[in-house]
Amino acid sequence: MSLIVALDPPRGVDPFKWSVNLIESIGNKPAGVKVGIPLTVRVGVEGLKDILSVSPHKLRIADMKLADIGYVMSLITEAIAETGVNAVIAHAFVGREGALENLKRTCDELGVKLVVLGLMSHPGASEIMRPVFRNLLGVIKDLKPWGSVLPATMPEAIREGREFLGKDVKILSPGVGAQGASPGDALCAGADYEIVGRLITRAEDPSLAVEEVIKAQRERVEACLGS
Ligand code: OMP
Repeated sequence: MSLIVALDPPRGVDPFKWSVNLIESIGNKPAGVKVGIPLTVRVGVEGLKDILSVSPHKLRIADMKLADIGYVMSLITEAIAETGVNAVIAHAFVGREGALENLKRTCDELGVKLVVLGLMSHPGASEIMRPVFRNLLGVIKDLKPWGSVLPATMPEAIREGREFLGKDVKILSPGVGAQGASPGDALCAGADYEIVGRLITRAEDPSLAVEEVIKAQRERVEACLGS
């Protein structure tokens, strides 16, 4: 159970029906689902609440990519928590004082898991984020959130993150499939979960695609553990 499915509805679909159909077809095979700004701006908080009411998943992550002062990140988190999500993603680069520390307190009060993004998965992450990755990891280590986002496309960054953060912070890794990493790559490098969007949501049969990803993850992990 190391798979989180990202529900980002493409243009031209009814985002509500698309999301409910996907959640119903993937069932409880993945550990979690992640909803973000593309879905929330289209269906609103009430729509999101109805969509998540059909989710049987242990992890329901709101990926709002929070990057603001603590007061505003807390306002967003309080509003989104009403939909039934139980985790939020925020950027590490905003720092602790007046920002992530306040958000962490809000999350703790609401019983929402805080996930802090240390390094992104796209090539441009090497321009600004990669050179200061150690500092970003330092923010995460001091804050001790429930989890962190590190890229499946850069397994060496996951290894570095795991070594630096220790075992207590979960690592969630996007970038599998459409962005080039293979299922299981990030798990072999030390991640706890892989976040997969289009490889599953754009498949003709998303339920089968979930099964194939889980099988590929298992085979890859067995191979890397054995090596
Ligand atoms: P696919 O590329 O379709 O698998 O989707 C990846 C998902 O992970 C999207 O919902 C992105 O917003 C998210 N993501 C990244 O792709 N890269 C990152 O660095 C961080 C995230 C994220 O925070 O989830």
